[in-house]
Amino acid sequence: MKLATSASIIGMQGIDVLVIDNAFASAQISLLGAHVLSYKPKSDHLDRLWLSEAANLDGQHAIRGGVPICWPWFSNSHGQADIDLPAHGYVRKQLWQIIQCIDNEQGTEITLQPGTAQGKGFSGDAQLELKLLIGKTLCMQLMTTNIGTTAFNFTAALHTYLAIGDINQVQLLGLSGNYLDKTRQGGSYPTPEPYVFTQETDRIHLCTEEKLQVKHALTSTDVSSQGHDSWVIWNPWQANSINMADMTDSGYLDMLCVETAVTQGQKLAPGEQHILQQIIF
Ligand code: TA6
Repeated sequence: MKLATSASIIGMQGIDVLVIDNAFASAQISLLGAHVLSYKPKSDHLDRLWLSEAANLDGQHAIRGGVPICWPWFSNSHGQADIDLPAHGYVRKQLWQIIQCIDNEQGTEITLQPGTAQGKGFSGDAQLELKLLIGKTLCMQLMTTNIGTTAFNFTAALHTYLAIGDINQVQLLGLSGNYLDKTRQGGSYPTPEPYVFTQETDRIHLCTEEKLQVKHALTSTDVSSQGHDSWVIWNPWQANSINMADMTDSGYLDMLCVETAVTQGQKLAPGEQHILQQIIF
C-alpha cells in the first residue's frame, strides 16, 4: 500500500505511528488501536488533543490520551458475566492496518482496519473501519458493518482527550437535560449551568445534541457528532490521577474527555452499517 505524499511512518517507543503533515494540519496516528495521538491545524499549530506525559507506548497497553477507540463495548457494558473482559473493548490494543492513505484537496484521507473485529466477549460478525480526514478539521468515522447472517448489538465511543490548558478555566457549552453520574452510583442529575469543573467528573449525558463547545485557556474547541446516543464527560481529578500509572499526579489539570458514544446499545441487522462520526475543530 502506497502512502500519500504527506504521510510517513515512524517508530515511537514500542508503537508505529503514521505521521501526516499536509497544507492544513499535522497529525499522528498510532497503528496500535488506530489511535489518533495528535492533531494540530496549521491555522494556530495548537494540539487539540492531549496525550499523557506518562502514557505507556510499549505497544502492550492502551494509550492514555488522544482518541482511544472503544468497541465493541463502552466501559464494561459487554453484557457478559466474564469480569476479565477489558474495559472499553479490545480493539484499542489491536494492531490496525492502513487500507488507504491518499491526499486530496481537503487534506489526507486514511482508512484503517483492525487485524480482526472478532474477539472474546463479542459474537457478532462485524467489519470495523476507521476513516479519517486530516484537514482544516479532524473528521473521524467509526464504521461498523454487519457482514454476518444474524443481528448483533454493540456499544462504542470515541474517547477523545482534549487539551484544555487548565481545567479550572473550562466551560462546556451545548449539553442539556439530565446525566447519569458514575461517581454517585449512576444517579440522575440535571446538567450544571454554567458547566464548569471542580471535582472528579464521570458522566453519561443521554442526549444527541450535535455540537458541543469547550471554551478553555488555550482556545475554544468544537466537537460535533452524528450517530451517537450519548456524550460522556470525564475528568479523573487529582486523587485518581495519582493512582493511575499512566498519568502524572497533575495530569488531570490539562485534559478533559469529551466522548461521543453509543452507550445504549445499537442493533445492526445483517447488511446494516452504523457510523459514529466526530469532527473536531
Ligand atoms: O469514559 C469514562 C470512563 O469510562 C471512566 O469511567 C474512566 O474509567 C475512563 O473511561 C478511562 O477508562 P480506561 O479504561 O481508559 O482507564
